[in-house]
Amino acid sequence: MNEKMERLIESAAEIIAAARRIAVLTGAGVSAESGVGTFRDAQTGLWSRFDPQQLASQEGFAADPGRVWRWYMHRLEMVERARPNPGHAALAALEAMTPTFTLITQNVDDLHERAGSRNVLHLHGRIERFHCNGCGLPYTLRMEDRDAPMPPTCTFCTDYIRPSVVWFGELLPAQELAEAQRAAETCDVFLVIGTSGVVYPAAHLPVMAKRRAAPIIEVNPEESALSEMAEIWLSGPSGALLPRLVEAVRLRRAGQENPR
Ligand code: BV8
Ligand code: ZN
Repeated sequence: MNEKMERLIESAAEIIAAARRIAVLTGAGVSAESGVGTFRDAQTGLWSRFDPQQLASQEGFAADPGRVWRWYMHRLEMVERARPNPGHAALAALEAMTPTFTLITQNVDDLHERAGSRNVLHLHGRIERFHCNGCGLPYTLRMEDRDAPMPPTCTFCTDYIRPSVVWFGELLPAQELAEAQRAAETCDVFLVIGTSGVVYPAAHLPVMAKRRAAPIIEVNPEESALSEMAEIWLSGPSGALLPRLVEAVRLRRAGQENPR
């Protein structure tokens, strides 16, 4: 870790250690080191010739339900094979040492939960849950569905079963979005981890915090659409940087409790 990054981590830790209310927005980047490709990377191999925004939409599903179904079964398998990485664990540790902590994720995997995070708001749904595209009836995936060429059909209305994720052009779950907006409105610091910040309305949440002068701290190896509004941008992988950041916060918090 170079000198400059050490200093940036210390100044970020100072802001976070002093915060009582922390809001975090994570994107696909936080799961990258777990081997779950980011939304666009998920287009590797046979999927590389398809546009994810096309596949993750009602139009894409209507045009070719089999292709969309197989894409989700492929991604579900990636998620089930994946393990939470040290970045997920660091966020769970930070939650445990913070009075009010809201973890808002755009990810459809369950890696935050598997790492021990408790208060997770999924803005874009869950890939391991399913429901009928027609009547909304929940559906439990069967083994034979996983390598089927077409999605299963609903026993009630015969429409296709789909993953319970939010597709482009679909509304986000109102309850989760309202809670995420309240966290953005009340937090003392807003962390943005592993997201390109191009998908709305999720990408608007840090803007809401910024408007109230809550500092934004970003962790991302690349510049994102949110970087220029960040107080501090830690440019590197979250699996490596978050554990160091949370350790620096823990030391400061310990120092605060038993001042020398
Ligand atoms: C809606 C679930 C309202 C599905 C997803 C024009 C302007 C503004 C908005 C729009 C517009 N045209 C259309 C819209 C609306 C649209 C939108 O925002 N489009 C964008 C593309 C312009 N939004 C919607 O449609 C939303 N709904 O607005 O409805 C409405 C509805 C009806 C009527 C009226 C109004 C719904 C959006 C939800 C879409 N569903 N996911 C699925 O997963 O299959 S979004 C999907 O893409 C992912 O969930 C993720 O959130 C998002 C981005 O994917 P990625 O790029 O892979 O991930 P990420 O952005 O997180 O980027 C990876 C980042 O990680 C990079 O920055 C990289 O540098 C970094 N990274 C890499 N390695 C690491 C790392 N970081 C840290 N550590 C590492 N190791
Ligand atoms: Zn149905």
